[in-house]
Amino acid sequence: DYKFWKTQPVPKFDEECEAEGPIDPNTDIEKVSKEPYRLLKEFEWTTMNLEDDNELREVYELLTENYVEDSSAMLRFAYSAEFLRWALMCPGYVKDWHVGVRVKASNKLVAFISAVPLVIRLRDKLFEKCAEVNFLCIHKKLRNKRLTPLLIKEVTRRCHLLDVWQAVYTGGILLPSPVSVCRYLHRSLNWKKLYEIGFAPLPFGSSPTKEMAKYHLPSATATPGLRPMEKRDVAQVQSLLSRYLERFELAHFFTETEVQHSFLGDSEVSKGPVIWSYVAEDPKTKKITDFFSFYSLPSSVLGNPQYNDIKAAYLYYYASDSYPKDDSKASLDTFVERCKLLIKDSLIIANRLRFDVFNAVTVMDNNLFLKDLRFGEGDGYLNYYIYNYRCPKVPGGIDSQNNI
Ligand code: YNC
Repeated sequence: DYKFWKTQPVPKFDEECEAEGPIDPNTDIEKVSKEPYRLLKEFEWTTMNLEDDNELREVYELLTENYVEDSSAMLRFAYSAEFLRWALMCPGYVKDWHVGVRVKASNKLVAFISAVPLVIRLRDKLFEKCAEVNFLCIHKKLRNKRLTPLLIKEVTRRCHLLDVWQAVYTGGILLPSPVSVCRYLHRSLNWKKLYEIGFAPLPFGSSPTKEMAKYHLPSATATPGLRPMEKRDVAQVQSLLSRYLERFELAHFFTETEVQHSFLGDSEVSKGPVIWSYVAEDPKTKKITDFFSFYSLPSSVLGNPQYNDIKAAYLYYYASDSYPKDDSKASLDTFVERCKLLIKDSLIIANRLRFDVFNAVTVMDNNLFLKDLRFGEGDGYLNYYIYNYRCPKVPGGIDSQNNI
């Protein structure tokens, strides 16, 4: 019955949005407690210093053993330490928002929650001071003890102290109440391995040979002028991505610094091992017309004698200047064909990098072309939430074109 969430400034299920705006309009920093919330006496708060590799490793180890599992406890997200560094040490990150809980006696890290700053656009409204909350994790031995509400309240307090009153977050769990819902899609690359793990089904009437043939990919990409993104592309990619994302109701608003960090990490030329980004450059004008990116997020395979992990690539941001500029079917078709070409190339590259599966969620224009690229629906959903803001829902990506 959501004993905690009922007390929070979030929209209730099925409530009509009569007036859009903050649910709790109070934004007086003076009224925010300077003291952390009280924990049980065995525990203490800690701010994780992720610049210190040992502390980064502690967060990594906590998540590796205790983070999100699928509903049948077969797979668990296995974020790498480099991934966590990339995600949590983004431009403008706030050290104080990397919140841990330690056991006083042993100093062991047993819980974590994080927030990072970002700018979100919801339709015409820009949330210039917003946070994204992620990596909430409690050690398995400390579950069901109501530590989560304390972690959430503590990170909220730390956001409020910096005059941040709205946040976005996602989760497989249904809470009051999502602004939008998306679905996970999976595209097998190494079908045999996925089948042996029990992740990919063998459809009735098919055979392993047929399935492997179905997911076979060529070795060469097909988009003219495709090359790894470089530092000199940042301004063009930022502009292309901003134009493209304007078409959606809810989106991250990227600065150039964020584009560089998000799509290149700290490399000069995109090369992994966490994020890969590609651009298509018009050979005559040298203009970048298209861009796509994907990141590596493996999952541990639990209790399988043969395999330890699934190497999964996730479709991240992409953009194409061929997006429809009018309502005609012809413009839509041109755009869809272009997306198929681009995203098929990202499958080809991920396959060459020996990923086993390519995942996506039904955001942006994904519903228009992923099925044709042999992506299949998974059983996972992803709920999108905004903290302390009431607004009409954003059309979901479950069975329509999405707007996130
Ligand atoms: C969850 N994922 O409903 P009620 S996603 C939010 N997000 O509260 P306890 C969650 N709330 O129902 P446990 C939640 N999961 O009584 C559970 N809850 O109102 C709520 N799993 O607490 C739940 N990571 O501590 C209930 O539960 C209350 O020991 C129960 O711990 C839960 O990062 C959890 O899935 C998830 O580590 C920590 O199971 C634990 O079961 C675990 O007794 C594996 O908690 C890892 C996992 C979640 C990944 C994520 C996004 C987090 C968003 C948090 C909300 C942020 C709000 C914005 C704050 C900033 C505001 C500003 C400005």
